[in-house]
Amino acid sequence: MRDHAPRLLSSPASPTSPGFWRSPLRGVRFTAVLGLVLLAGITVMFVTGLVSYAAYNPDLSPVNDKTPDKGILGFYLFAWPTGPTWLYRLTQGVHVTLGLTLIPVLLAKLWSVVPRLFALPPARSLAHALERISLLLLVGGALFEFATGVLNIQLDYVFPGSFYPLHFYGAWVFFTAFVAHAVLKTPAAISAVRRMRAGEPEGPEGPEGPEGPAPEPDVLVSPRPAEPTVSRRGALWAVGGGSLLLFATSVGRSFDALRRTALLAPHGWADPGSGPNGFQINKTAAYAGIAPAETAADAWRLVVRGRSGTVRLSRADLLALPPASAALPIACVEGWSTSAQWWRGVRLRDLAALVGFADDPPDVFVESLQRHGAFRSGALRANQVADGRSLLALSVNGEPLSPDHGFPARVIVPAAPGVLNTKWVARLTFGDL
Ligand SMILES: Nc1nc2c(c(=O)[nH]1)N[C@H]1C(S)=C(S)[C@@H](COP(=O)(O)O)O[C@H]1N2
Ligand SMILES: [Mo]
Repeated sequence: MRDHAPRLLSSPASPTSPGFWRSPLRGVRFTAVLGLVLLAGITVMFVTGLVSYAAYNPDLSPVNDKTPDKGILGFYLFAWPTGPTWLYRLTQGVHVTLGLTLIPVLLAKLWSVVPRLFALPPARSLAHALERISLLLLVGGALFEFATGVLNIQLDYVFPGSFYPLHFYGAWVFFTAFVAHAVLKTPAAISAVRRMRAGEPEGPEGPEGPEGPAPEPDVLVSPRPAEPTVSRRGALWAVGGGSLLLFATSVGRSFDALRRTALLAPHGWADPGSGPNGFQINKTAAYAGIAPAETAADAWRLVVRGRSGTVRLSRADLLALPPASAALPIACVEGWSTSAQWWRGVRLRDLAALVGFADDPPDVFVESLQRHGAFRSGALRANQVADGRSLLALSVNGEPLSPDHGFPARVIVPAAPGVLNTKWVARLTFGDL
């Protein structure tokens, strides 16, 4: 203790003073390694994020997405394909699992540069001021995107409806700052890692050599470093270990056999039990407020509307139509997915044909019996309706759908986000969206 008192007294009290920050781990090289990992990882996050947004059929507004004023930010939207059937399972599994895995790297990276946040003067020039504002967008945007993403997958839509615009616009703000930052810093990061590989020394003064002028001083190295308790390499391994742990406890959400290892996936779901209907359930019939009386044989009628009028079909009527089946997974925006299940029912395009769209199936608006909650309805594109594997499913794995899986009938579409697979379907409206 006697040893420490004088040191504390002499330590600069304000975080704006470089001497305040004493970790010997900080330095351009430590930051560079983490920064290059984030450069690759966040680029994949951005691409899979846009892909996820496109998969949601957001321009079938106002049904699927109410994000206002997308404008040119919707430039990449296209008709989401219906194959391969595991497409969304892959892209969204990567988005969620990679996002969780990157959290330790992001936090370590922010920690490694935190002294710069306090550096004085706040701005030396207009250019410097702009750079610092872009850094605020970068740091704030990263924290915002990771926080909203984690909340969404853990707490099951704490902000239903508003998650999409928040995460969507947040991504654009963040990614713009990220690109500017990456363009400015990547060359320095690569050369820092090269020097580290070559085993060159470093310090506040930078390596000295006979050839040419000494490079810029390393502003991230503490001018009065404390005694190291762990090496830089050790610290990087710890960050990597944290990422590995998150990966190992997350990746199981995408695989039936590993689901129990997905410790970080929310476990508030109903136990699906075993048997043909024994796979992941998102919202139960009880949660959705579906009363058994509404789905009974004498009560439930599917209403199909289209060009030639309206038809009403009982479950027995549907079972009498030409049957079709397809092996398709369910892949939720929250990152979990099931392996392919064997669905059997009626083709959506055959239902379109019943109401006047014999050879040109249009978009369809799907409404559920459900009266409360976020996913009472969804819109599917013409290309999805036209695919012969897109079904109004009546049974799964050889048994009638269970109430929780959408009895009497649910939509199932290849490669689409789970949210478009509306359960407890009450009405299909073809065309005229
Ligand atoms: N009516 C209705 N359909 C719905 C939902 C819902 O809450 N209500 N959830 C959707 C979401 S977000 C997903 S991921 C899938 C999940 O299907 P499962 O619960 O059968 O696994 O159903 C979709 N269909
Ligand atoms: Mo979902």
